[in-house]
Parts: sequence; C-alpha cells; structure tokens
Amino acid sequence: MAEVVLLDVWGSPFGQRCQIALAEKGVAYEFKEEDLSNKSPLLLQSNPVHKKIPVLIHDGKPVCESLIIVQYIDEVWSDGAPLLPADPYARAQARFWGDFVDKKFYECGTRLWKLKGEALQEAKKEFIEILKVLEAELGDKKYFGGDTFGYVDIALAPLCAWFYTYETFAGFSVEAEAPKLVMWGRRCIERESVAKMLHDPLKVYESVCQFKKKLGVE
Ligand code: GS8
Repeated sequence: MAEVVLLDVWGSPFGQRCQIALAEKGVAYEFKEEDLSNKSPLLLQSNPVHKKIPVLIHDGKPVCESLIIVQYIDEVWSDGAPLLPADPYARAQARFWGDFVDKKFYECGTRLWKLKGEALQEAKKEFIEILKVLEAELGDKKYFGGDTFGYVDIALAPLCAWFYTYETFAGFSVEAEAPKLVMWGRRCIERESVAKMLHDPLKVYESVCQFKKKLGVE
C-alpha cells in the first residue's frame, strides 16, 4: 500500500478538507474511492467506530474524522506552511471555529435541503444567523486566520460549493446576507489546492436532488 492513502468519495466536503490540506503541504497520496453502499473491508477495518469516509491511512495507520486528519497532516508534514497557528490560544480559537463549522454551519445547512414548510423556514433563519456569525468572525481579514490560508478556511471552503444548493432549497442569497464570506470563498477558490478539489455547485445540487430521491425526502 502507498505510504499515504485517502479513503474518500466524490463530492464529500469532509474528504475535500483532507485533499486540500494534502495539496497545501504537497503530499502525494493514493485516492481510493469508496462505495458507501458497499463499504470496503479496508474502510470497515480502518474506521470501525463510525465506518465513514474520509480516512487517511499513513504508513498503514488510519486516522479518522476530517478535522482531526487536517490537524494530523499539519503536524506530520510540519515543514510546509503551517495550517494551524503556533500560539496555543490561537490554535484553540481555530479549533473552535472548525468545530462551529461542523456543529452549526454543516448541520443547519443539511436541514436546508432536507426539510420543508415551517421547519425549513426556521432552519433558514438559523442558517442566516450562522452566516452572520461567520461573517463577523472573518471581518476584514483575508482568511479566517489572518493573512494566511489555514485550518478554518480548509474546514469551510469545501462548503462554498454547497451555497447554491442551500440557496435554491431555502430561497435566499448567501451574498446578500454575508457578502464578505462570499468574497472570502472567491479568494479561497483562487488557490490551486481549493480550485482542484471543489466541485461545480450545479453538480453538487444535482447530486443532492438524486440523494433526496434515494432517501425518499422529496
Ligand atoms: C463526517 C464524515 C461523514 O459524514 C468527518 O470526517 O468530519 N464528522 C465526519 N462521511 C460520510 C460521507 S460525506 O457525507 C460517510 O462516510 N457516510 C457513510 C455512512 O454514514 O454510512
């Protein structure tokens, strides 16, 4: 097996975080596409607890959970530009915002395409508040960590390809609610590491429509 292997699927924002971090560090790796309806023995062995992608396998040892993988990549390939700041307090802050992206942004974003009616309207209101919290945290900085692209940017950038899906299902404009965040997203997409991984927002939308049909939540 190659020294670095990534178990992943097309379009996963979690997998894309790992791909962006690996690209930022210039690490060569083997991409192994998983079929989540028929998980490989390697995935089940490597992530026996959650049985989810992405999993990074480094020298035969698996690391699970995308944000933990990004931190691991930063620590192992420490000679590249750092993704997390050196200062312990700034590191804790970066981890806080990464966690916020998962627990609030991603979680609420998922409700935008799953729910309908009153519940959807509530989720939309909550999502707009979340956008504004992130917009305030970004402020006038180039990236979330300041002048350099890093951990929080990697946590959130893959979800930029989902903005169109959120907007279409919930009926609002991310740009009207959080213009600085949209500008930040455009800056991120200018980076090769992000541009290469990010999918066409229309394709993400189509795949969500197909997934909804599969789930029976039309
Ligand atoms: C989430 C990974 C995840 O949801 C992380 O790595 O950050 N907190 C984790 N992976 C999904 C695919 S992407 O939507 C997955 O593997 N699902 C398979 C399953 O639930 O059986």
